[in-house]
This record gives sequence, structure tokens and C-alpha cells, in this order.
Amino acid sequence: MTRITPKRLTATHWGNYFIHSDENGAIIVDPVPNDSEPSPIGQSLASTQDSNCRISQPMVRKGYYENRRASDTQQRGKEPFIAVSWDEAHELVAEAIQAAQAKGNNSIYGGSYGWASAGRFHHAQSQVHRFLRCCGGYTDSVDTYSYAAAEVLIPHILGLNAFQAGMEVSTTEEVAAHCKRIVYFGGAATRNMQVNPGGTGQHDARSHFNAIAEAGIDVVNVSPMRDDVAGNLNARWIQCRPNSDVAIMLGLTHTLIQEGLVDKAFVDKYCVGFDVFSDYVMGIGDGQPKDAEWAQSKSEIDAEEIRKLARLMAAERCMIGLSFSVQRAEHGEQTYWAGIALASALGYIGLLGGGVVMGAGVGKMSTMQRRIIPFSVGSLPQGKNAVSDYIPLARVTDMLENPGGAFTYNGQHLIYPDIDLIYWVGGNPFHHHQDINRLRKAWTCPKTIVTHEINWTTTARLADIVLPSTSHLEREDFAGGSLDNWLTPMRQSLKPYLDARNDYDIFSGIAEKLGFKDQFTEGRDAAQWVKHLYGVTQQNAKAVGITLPSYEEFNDGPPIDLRPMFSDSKQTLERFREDPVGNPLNTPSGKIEIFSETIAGFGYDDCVGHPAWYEKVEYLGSPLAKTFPYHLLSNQPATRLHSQLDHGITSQLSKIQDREPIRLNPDDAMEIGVTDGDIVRVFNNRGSFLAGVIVSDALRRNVLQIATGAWYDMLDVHDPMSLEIHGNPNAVTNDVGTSSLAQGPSANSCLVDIEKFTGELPPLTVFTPPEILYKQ
Ligand SMILES: Nc1nc2c(c(=O)[nH]1)N[C@H]1C(S)=C(S)[C@@H](COP(=O)(O)OP(=O)(O)OC[C@H]3O[C@@H](n4cnc5c(=O)[nH]c(N)nc54)[C@H](O)[C@@H]3O)O[C@H]1N2
Ligand SMILES: Nc1nc2c(c(=O)[nH]1)N[C@H]1C(S)=C(S)[C@@H](COP(=O)(O)OP(=O)(O)OC[C@H]3O[C@@H](n4cnc5c(=O)[nH]c(N)nc54)[C@H](O)[C@@H]3O)O[C@H]1N2
Ligand SMILES: [Mo]
Repeated sequence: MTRITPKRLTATHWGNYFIHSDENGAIIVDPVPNDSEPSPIGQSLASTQDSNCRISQPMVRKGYYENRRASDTQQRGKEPFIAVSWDEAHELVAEAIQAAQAKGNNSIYGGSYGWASAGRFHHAQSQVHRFLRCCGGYTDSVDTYSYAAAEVLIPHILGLNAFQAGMEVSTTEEVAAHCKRIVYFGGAATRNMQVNPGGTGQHDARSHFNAIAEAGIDVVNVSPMRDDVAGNLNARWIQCRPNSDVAIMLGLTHTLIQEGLVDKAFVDKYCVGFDVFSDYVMGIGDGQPKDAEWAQSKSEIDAEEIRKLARLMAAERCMIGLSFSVQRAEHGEQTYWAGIALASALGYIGLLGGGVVMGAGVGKMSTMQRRIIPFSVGSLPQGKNAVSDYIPLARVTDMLENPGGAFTYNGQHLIYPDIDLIYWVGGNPFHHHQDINRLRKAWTCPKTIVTHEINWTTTARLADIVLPSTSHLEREDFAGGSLDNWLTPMRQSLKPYLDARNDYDIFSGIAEKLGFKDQFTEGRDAAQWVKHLYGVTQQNAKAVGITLPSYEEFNDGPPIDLRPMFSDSKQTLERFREDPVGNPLNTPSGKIEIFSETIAGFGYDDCVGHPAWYEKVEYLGSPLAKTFPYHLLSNQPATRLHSQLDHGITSQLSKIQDREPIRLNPDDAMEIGVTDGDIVRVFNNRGSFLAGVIVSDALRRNVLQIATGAWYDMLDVHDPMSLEIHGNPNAVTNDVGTSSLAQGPSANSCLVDIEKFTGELPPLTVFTPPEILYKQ
């Protein structure tokens, strides 16, 4: 009989839980008592630790096993795997790395983007970067899928890191007391506030929005989707075309200028280049005023409604919310730049409950309550990368397709290296990257692909060497998220699954074969590292006068709320407003750059020196909409973290005939001839996928919405345009950079067509393991 295991505390990106098991061995997941809004995603931990999807031991694709680097790389995903010993696996990886090194370390791609799991030490990204740096370096990636356009833009115009800028907002109480109106572009989805990178000690979305509702703040939601704003805010819904936000912002600014509502004192004192922008908005130069009628032609929002909104925004203190999603689109930089220009014209920047909230509805970004931890939590040192080549992360397919090709990024002219080996740990590009059919083809270029995975994701299936990693429930660690205020012990509650190992131990084994084990481990085992990193945290805290408990006391205790240990922070834009000369921004002018000489100097025709409207290749106002009349939005899933735990109970309960749900407007459903529960095929020239219908009046007409993260499941792996049968939107999204500036992902610019699927519904294959051959 199985022993009942005691409750063990652990941390995940979506919350803290106690894990234990009953007398039948069933895993039980209890949210911590201090979290009054626990995320249901945690329930999926129970069913997924030991499922069909786990990888049991090291695996090598058959053709690779037989022919090594001379293997036919077209066979990835098509051949069975051969189960091998750890020693043999380490040997194979070491051999492949050495062969790649002979071509130059820049032929190793270790960008390895992905969320992996919470935990300061076992964080897969830190592990792989440290390993590859010890190994002589690799081509890295910069920025995130989340926020790339803003990450590059915001330092130019506000002199702040974009995440920092997002965290520097008024507290809930200050918003409730001082703000009269919030205009959200892209909503503020409570669904997305379940999650923070590295841990979430406590959720506060509901209480935040309750306070805003009670304060009677007027809320406007400019979005193609209604229900990304909490229902009790009674938001007025402005049903814009997707990707038309910049046109609306310019139209609003035009009204402010035309009606003398611009806060001139603010723009004169705190901004540079508002005059250049104003000329553009008024059509001086190009003869096209960006007035409300012009904005209507792009957004299909009534011109009078735009004018009225501009007057309301000017009349009382107003906050502009920008979700991350509005910059994950063609010319995504402009939504943030035009939003900040509009906020500057209104003049509420740096005032309580005014200005811009970046990352509205993203984890805790807009609810940090002035409690940004004043010290850094220990993390695995990564060392210096001896290779200087890098790519903006979403250009991975371009890189593989075009070795030696030139590209621009943030004022630089760069060259794509020739990649021989890909090492991916803690991410799932075959869910997260746009236009997966294109990636699938490009993926055949490198000679070797190595991944460590917990599960048989599509990325694992398309690799040559697959090394099974433990899940975070199977190891000891501690958590402290970058957008959170908690430190949480992570206690091991389960034994490692079969032959799975910690990423750290896997890398140590390979480092030994390559002769740099001591450099990689510094003589510490995993337990010693965890204790060491906690010690670093203690020291960093002590330097700012904060005393943390001893490791032993911490590790046996509850999560620690750090907020009471430090005081409120005054924010950069508040200090700037108080004294722009004494506290200048870290921009070339020291002011808000509505015109940026630096960006203008880059000479990009798709990102000039001031915010502007650029015609989109894919949106409902473009010529392509005649062929593909629906705009597909692929947003974040309520029931999981990206592709993580898609096989878990919370995600599975949301599926329709096993497929990911897609929502569409009732009139569109009628036109297509579908109803709730039907299966549809969504397609364009890049690919097609199946999904299950939910009819909803929360969607604007001609807009479809599906969450990301359904495990990518090809009907026929031999077909380069195979139907994806599970509902992964990246079967059809466009893989194009936001602009020459940031080269960020543009997943939200995607036109498609849709039809009822009437064929026989193929069963999913992605939740059953691939064929595995065992040697005698
Ligand atoms: N169309 C479209 N695409 C999108 C988006 C969108 O809005 N629309 N959003 C984008 C955004 S914002 C993001 S952040 C990305 C997310 O993309 P990813 O971060 O790649 O997605 P995850 O599903 O979190 O993948 C993490 C993987 O790491 C594995 N893993 C977890 N812990 C460990 C560990 O300890 N060791 C190892 N070896 N592996 C581990 C998990 O099993 C999982 O397969 O998706 C992007 N893709
Ligand atoms: N539960 C859960 N929460 C998560 C995540 C998760 O996987 N699961 N992922 C986390 C991550 S990594 C990130 S980066 C953040 C992402 O946070 P966001 O990028 O803000 O979230 P999304 O859900 O992609 O988009 C929010 C909404 O924006 C609207 N929208 C899309 N395009 C447009 C547009 O052109 N104009 C306007 N006005 N609105 C538009 C859509 O209605 C969409 O539902 O979420 C985080 N939160
Ligand atoms: Mo993200």
C-alpha cells in the first residue's frame, strides 16, 4: 500500500501550493491558505506528473543514432526513438557539441526561449546559458515573445527598462482615489493575472478590480473582445478592428489638438518633439489629417465616438492601459509610442492614477503597489558569453533559413550565423513560434538538435537527442519571481519520474565528458547550490537593511511576504514630473521623446522618428481581407500556462471534442453555418488547424479568438502543409518582425478564413508517446 505523503510546499509561476498524496497514491494539490484567489491551473499538477506524456529515459532519433551528424534531418519527427543510457546520451551530446565547435561556437544556437518552471536554481534557462557559456559560448537571443517591441522602444523614449516602466504604477488605492477614467487598449484580463515569471505568492486581480469598481471609475475597453475587462467594471466597449489602436490614438490626439485640449505646459516642459508629431497628426506635410474620420476609416469606430472619448479623457484624470498584446503585432512599437504621446498630450503622466499603465492585465505588472523588491534574489551566475552573435528571438526561422543573411535590429546591422546545433531547454518553440510550418522546414537545417524536456512535446518529438528532465515537484529549490514580492521554499514532493534527471545533473554529466565539469559545478551539488543562492539572497537583502531567516528556518517555513520589509517606492516619472532638471529621464534629451533623434537616425521607413500609422499587411482594413476575411487573435490561455499542463485536467475540461475552443461572433457563426460544439477548419496560405466552436457575443464581427498552447499535432508529419488537428494557432500566424527596430513577434496580425469541418475527426496523437525502440 502506498504511503500517504506529507504536505510539501512548492511554488509555480501561477501560485504556491501544498502537494501531498492520499493512501491510493493520488496526488492532491492544495492552494496555500494565504491566497484568496488561487489559480485553478494548479489542479493540473495532480494528473500530469506520471502520465503517458512523460519521457522515461534518454532517447535518440533512430536515424541520428545510426548515422550521427550525417543523418537525414528530414526524418525528424518521423522516425522512432531509441532508448539509450545516460552515459551514451552524454557522449552523443558531447560529440555533437565538439563537432559544432569545430565550425565556431556561434554555430550553436542556445537562445532557448521559454518559461520553464519556477525555482531560482533549477531554472532551465539559467542552466542552459551557464552550460553553454562554460563551453565557449553560443549564439544567443534577446528580448521576449511577450513584449519585444516595447522592450526596444521604451528605453529610447522614456529611458526606462520596459518591465520597470510597467511596474512603476500607482497603487490600487491611489487609482481608486485619484483616477476618474481608465481607457484600456487590449483590456486587462484577470485570466492573465494568474501568472508571474518565477512565482506568484498571492493573487490580487479580483481585489484590484473590485476596488476600481467600488470607486466608480469610468472604464472604457478599446478592444475587439469584450470580456478581457472584469464584468463588474461595467466597461464601455469600443469594438475596434484588431491592430487599429494607433489610428484611434492618433484620432484622439487630433481632437485634443484641434479643440485646444492639449496640456501645452506639460508637453513643453516634459517632452521633446511634440511639435513634429503634432504636424504629422494634423496632416502638415503629407496632407492627410489623422482626424477622427480618418481614424474611423481604419478602425470602424464612429468618428463622433472618438471625439467624445477625447474630450472625456481630457476633462478628468485619465489612465491609459496598454496590454502586451497590442504590441505583439505588425508595427507593434507604435501602439506604445502613440499611447505615450497621447498620454503626454493629456498631461497626466507622473500623477497618481494618471498616465500610462504598460502591461495592464499582465501578471502583477499593474498591481505592484510600489513594492518592487529593492534587492536581487540570488540566481545561477551565467558568466560571459564569448560569442557576440545574437538574434532578436522571434527571428529564429529567418536565421535558420538564411545563414549569412543581413538584418537590422535597434540601429544595428547584423548577420545571421550558420547554425549547426540547436540546444533547447525549458521552452516549446513548436507551440510558441509563429508560422510553425515554416519553422518545421527550417528546423531541418542544423545537423543536431538537442532538447531536455519533461514531456513529449512536439519540440521533443522533432529533436535528435531528447533528455528527460525532472519536474519541479521532483526537486528542492526556492522561488522568488521578478514581478512578485514573495520568497517561497520549493520542497520535493515526488521521486523523479523513472530515469528523469535534473537539468543541472544532465549538464554536469555532459560537462564532465567535455572537460569543464569543475568550472560548471564549482564543486557544488544541487542542494549546495540552492543553499548558496539563498545565502546570496540573504546578503543582498542585508545590504539594504533587510534580515531574512536562516536557510533552515526559511526552508521549513511558510512563504515569506517581503512587502512589509521595505517601504513604498517613489517612481521615476513622478520624480521627473516634480523636478525635470534634477531628475531627468535617461533619454538623450532627458525628457519624454515624442520625437527620437536616435530612432530617426536609424533611417527605417517602417519606424520613423515619431509615432505614426503604417498600413498593415494583415488586418481587416487591408486588401488581403478580401481573400481572408477574419482576423485571428491568439491570446493567453485561461486554463494553463502557454503549452504547460495542456494535458492536465483544467485545460482538458475546456476542450471541445478534444480540440482547443475557438470563439466567434453569432452573426459570423450563422454565416459560416456553425454552432456551439462544432468543429471548424481555420486556414490561410500558411497552414490550417481544427478547433471547437464557442459562439459568443463578446467578439466583434470578423474576429476569431483562440488561446495559444494546444500541443501542436500534425495530421501527417510528411506533409509540409499538414493540417494541425488540435487547435494551435501558430499553424497559421505570420512570422514577420514588428519592424526593423525591434523585430519582435507579430502573432496578433493574422488573417484567415474559416469553414465547418465535416470530415471524420482524426484522433489526437500528441498525448501518446512516439514509437520507442529498446535495445536488448
Ligand atoms: N500565436 C501566439 N503565439 C504565442 C503567443 C501569442 O500571444 N500568440 N504568446 C507568446 C508568448 S508571450 C510566450 S511567453 C511564449 C511562451 O512559450 P514557451 O515559454 O515556450 O511556452 P511553455 O509552454 O511555457 O514552454 C515551456 C516548456 O518548458 C518545459 N519545462 C518546464 N520546466 C522545465 C524544466 O525544469 N526543465 C526542462 N528541461 N523543461 C521544462 C515545459 O514542459 C514546456 O514544454 O509563447 C508565445 N507564442
Ligand atoms: N493564465 C495565463 N496567464 C498568462 C499567460 C498564460 O499562458 N496563461 N501568459 C503570460 C504571458 S507570458 C504574457 S506575455 C502575458 C500576455 O499578456 P497579453 O499580451 O496582454 O495577453 P493576451 O491574452 O495575449 O491578449 C489580451 C487581449 O488583447 C486583445 N487584443 C489582441 N489584439 C489586439 C489589438 O490589436 N487591439 C486591441 N485593442 N486589443 C487586442 C485580445 O482581446 C486579447 O484577449 O500574459 C501572461 N499571463
Ligand atoms: Mo509571454
